[in-house]
Order: sequence, then structure tokens, then C-alpha cells
Amino acid sequence: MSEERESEPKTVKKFTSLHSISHDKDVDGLNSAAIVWRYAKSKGFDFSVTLTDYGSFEPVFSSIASRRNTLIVVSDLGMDDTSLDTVVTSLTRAISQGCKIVWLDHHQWSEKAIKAIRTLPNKPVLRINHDYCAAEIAHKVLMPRDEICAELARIAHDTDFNLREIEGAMALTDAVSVIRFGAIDRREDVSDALYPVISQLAESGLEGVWDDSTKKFNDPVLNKRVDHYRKDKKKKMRKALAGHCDNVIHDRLVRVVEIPSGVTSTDLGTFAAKSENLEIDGNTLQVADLLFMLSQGGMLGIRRGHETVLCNMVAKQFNGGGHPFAAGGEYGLYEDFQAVCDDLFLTLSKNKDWLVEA
Ligand SMILES: [Mn+2]
Repeated sequence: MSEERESEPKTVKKFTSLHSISHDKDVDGLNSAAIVWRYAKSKGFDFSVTLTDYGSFEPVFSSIASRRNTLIVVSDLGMDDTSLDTVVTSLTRAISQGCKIVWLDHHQWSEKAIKAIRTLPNKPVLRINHDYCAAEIAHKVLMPRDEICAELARIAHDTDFNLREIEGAMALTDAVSVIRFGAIDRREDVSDALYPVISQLAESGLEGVWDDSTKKFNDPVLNKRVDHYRKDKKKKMRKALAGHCDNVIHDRLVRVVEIPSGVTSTDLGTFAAKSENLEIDGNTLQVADLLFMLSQGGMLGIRRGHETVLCNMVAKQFNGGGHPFAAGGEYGLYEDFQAVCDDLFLTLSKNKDWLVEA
């Protein structure tokens, strides 16, 4: 036992660099990467980061297979089973060249995926905890006493649990969307576009990007872009809601809308849950119990307006999953919106698993 403890520092010392792989979609992924960066700084490791999303694991993990003596820290990404084999092959190769894997996440994992990561050589660390966001896990595991990491974790929690109590956190969420959507539109690399923000967050926390006394971003160009994005988003969300399709199923008001490009399902879900946003063409809509947000690619964002339904149980019927208050699934490519609505309504009418019985 004591021998093993003594040998640990030697193995740790061998690392010269740290590579972070994190989620590109939201503040939780970004702040996790910033926390990992602070950890790398505290250890004197060279730092590099790749941000990615589901569906792009294969190129990201293949490219790290050639790494040597690198601590590879993955955060805010659940292992998706379709790319499990490629990921394991790449990680095994990297480990054989002196790398070590640390994986910190809060999504749902299959038993198979957990086992595949846990049984990798060189004592991988895998922490999955559904009660926290990924940045909170990274803070606790890597930098528990660092004040800036604590702040980054708090901000991520506020956005990931959709509490919306910290203004700077909401602004940062919109900044991530502006930068992300902008890079996608211009076919630029999302990691590169977000790099300056992560770097400032890692250096000085939220105040590196946001001035809380003026409620503005330090970068005036970013500030303008976010302002414009917020106005534009509101317009688009109103328009999306105007095109809604409603039905009452098992006594629950179910609403389907098409999600406009450049708007996240969290934004639209939050917007549509407030009655003051539902005055459309002189009529006031009721807040729906269940809201489906259909994307152009056929993905379904699922949110609720009242605690009368379980979004995760709804998602299960559409190849998805999530939490009772927010979930996602897949419908598939479509042409006729009305036909999709009828189909969704029919599926929901077939069982009552998704209801919260009063
Ligand atoms: Mn997350």
C-alpha cells in the first residue's frame, strides 16, 4: 500500500501536457474546460483543448491516439455507444504511449460504456454524477480549493439547471450561442472561435469576459453581437410560437413548434413557459404542459410548462432521454410539419407513462 503511494507521484511527474476534450454547446462544457485549464496551469502542464459535440467523437478521439505522456481529461460528454469502439481503440493506443484518462461527466451512461472506460489500462478516473453539472464535478475533483474554479462551477450550475439567477451566466450562455452559431455559419472551427473566451475564463474567471458593474462584456464587439442576438432571438421565438400546433392528450396540453435556427431549445423552452410571452396576434395562449421543439434535422427538444408531465418518459418514446424537466429525442427527417404533429400526438395517446398523476 505504502509502496504504491510512493510510486504515484513518479507516474504523475511523467506527464508533460494535458489535453482537454469538452462539450462545445454550452457554458457547462466551456467552464469545465476552463477549470481543467487552471488545473493544467497549477501543475505546469502544456495545455490544449478540443471542443466537440455528440456525433463528432470519432475524429476528435482518433486525433489524440498519437499523444504521448499526456493527461487526457474529458468533460461534460457522455460516452455515446455508437462510437465506443473507436474511442476505446484510440484511448488504448494513447495510454500505451504514457497517457492517462480522466473522464468527468453527468450524463446517462450505459453499463457497457462505463465498463469499457473503467477497464482501460493505467488506472483511468471516471466520475459520473447526475446531481451536479460537469463543471461542478471538475471543480470538486481537480481544483476543490480554487476560488475561480468555484465561481466557474457556480455559473455553469446556474445555466445547466436553468436557474437563471446570475445575470453574467445568462449573458455567457448567449455569448456561447452567438460565437458557436457564427462559427458554424462561416464554416469555421467552433473550438478556435471559443478559444479566447475559455482562455479569459481560465485566467480570471467571469470577470475576464464580463463586467458585472456595467452588465456588459469587456469586449465591445461581443457585447454588440450578443445584444443583437437577443433581439433577433426574441423575434424568432415569437414567430415560432405563432406557428404552434396544440392538442389535449390525457388531459395535458401538448404543444409542438418548429425551432428556428440560431435558437437553443433551452431558450425557447424557457420563453414558452412564461405566459407574458404568449400573446400572439391578439390572443393569449395558455402555457402548455408539454412542449415539443422540432428542429430542421428532425431532433426533438422536450420541455414542460407545468409539473404535470415527465419529459424523460416522453423522450423514451422517441429514442431519447433526459430529465423530468428537460429532455431530448429524435423524430427523423420530415417534410410535413402537421403530419409530424399528428404522429407525436398519436404516440403520446398510446400510454400514460409520461403523466404525473395529481
Ligand atoms: Mn453539462
